[in-house]
Amino acid sequence: EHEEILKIEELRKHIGETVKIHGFVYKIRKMKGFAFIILRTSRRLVQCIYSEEFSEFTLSELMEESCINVIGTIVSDTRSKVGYEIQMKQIEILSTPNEESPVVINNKSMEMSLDTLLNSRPITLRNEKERAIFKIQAGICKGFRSFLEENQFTEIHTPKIVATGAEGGANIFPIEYFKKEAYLAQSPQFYKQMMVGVFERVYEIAPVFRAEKHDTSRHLNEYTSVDFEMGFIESYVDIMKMETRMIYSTLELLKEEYRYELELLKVNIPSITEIPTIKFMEAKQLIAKEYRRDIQDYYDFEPEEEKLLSECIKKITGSDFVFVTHYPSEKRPFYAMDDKNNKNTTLSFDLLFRGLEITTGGQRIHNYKEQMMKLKSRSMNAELFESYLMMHKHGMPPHGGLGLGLERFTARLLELENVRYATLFPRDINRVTP
Ligand code: AMO
Repeated sequence: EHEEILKIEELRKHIGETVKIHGFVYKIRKMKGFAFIILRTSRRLVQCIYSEEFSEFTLSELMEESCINVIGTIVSDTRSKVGYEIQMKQIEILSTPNEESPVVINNKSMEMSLDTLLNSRPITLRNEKERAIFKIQAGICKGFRSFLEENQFTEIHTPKIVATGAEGGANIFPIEYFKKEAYLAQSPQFYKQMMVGVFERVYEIAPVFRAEKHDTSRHLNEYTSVDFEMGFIESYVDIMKMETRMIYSTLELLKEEYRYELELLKVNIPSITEIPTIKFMEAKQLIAKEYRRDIQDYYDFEPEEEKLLSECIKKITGSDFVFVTHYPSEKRPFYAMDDKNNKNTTLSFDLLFRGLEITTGGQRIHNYKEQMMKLKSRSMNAELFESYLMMHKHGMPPHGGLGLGLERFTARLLELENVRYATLFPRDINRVTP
């Protein structure tokens, strides 16, 4: 008698039919003998009509956030954007909330502080726009993944409990691990390189941990790192080219499969063809000149400088992205390959997107002796890296790769001012719940 429709996008094709759909009661707007009931289905809101005339239940049974099955007829409705609505005949109540929501979740936008939004995350995420952020994030992962799969990258899963830090610095979490020294992985760096010796091209999309002690809009203590690593490269430029294609192909996928969410959030999709490239020192000088600033730090960018550089590059080239290459060796990890022609700089890069670093990547040292010398020059204990150095000892191709912060990429794409908006359950210095 009725058809159960599982793909909500297809409702439109069934006008005139009686169907069964399910969802949450998102909003109830009562009028006399009549009501609009907005149903939140898995992907979109569906307008349902209650009327004493054709509905065989009473409105008092329903609360916002009740879970229901609806049996009703799809009728065309030229006033609504989607062109149809559902005349509710019968409902089955699957569950009723025990109390009303502590915050209003069915407004067009969530008008509350970030803290309030995060404190009630299990329900604030039910807001249509909040949800769309993560639907798009899923689309971004899907885009990266399908691109990498098409390009012969093998997906790997590396340990998150490790014996040594890969990225250096103080931002590493020690953990209690029986009687051994252990840490939470700052990145899959060592393991992805080792696996280049096995599979040639690998990738991983997984959580990593950074003990950042500051409360900033771009740092999380746990974030999702999109990593890839590839062997037999000619130079670090191969990595930048691969990343450009990966982002291009992901944005194309979003435009095709996530139009609903992109429109809902009014996303301004950047165009990407060739990404402009500038050397670190040149970028420093450009910012100093354009904005009449003194160079304070010769080894790294200040956050403000990343913003200014992006702004400047946008003005000159129209691009929302810019690759900065040749970072000083001093500030890069011991695995980064130095540029033989440009002393004290590395064959590495960062990608800035709308004022924020979203990626670090580059070519790695593959020669055993060279790697040993670099460790020595930094007074690092090679014994701690024995299993890592095994790959160098037993032969590695020239290789390189990158790490991209998923939350940062999502936040810049959607122009959200804080990475926490692009994190389901952010972990920061003040937050371990929910
Ligand atoms: P890096 O340490 O620069 O490089 O990290 C790579 C990218 O990860 C993101 N990121 C973060 N996102 C949120 N919160 C944080 N605390 C945070 N820290 C970093 C950024 C950054 O660009 N192994 C190298 C990558 C490589 O060379 O392959 C690495 O981890 O988007």
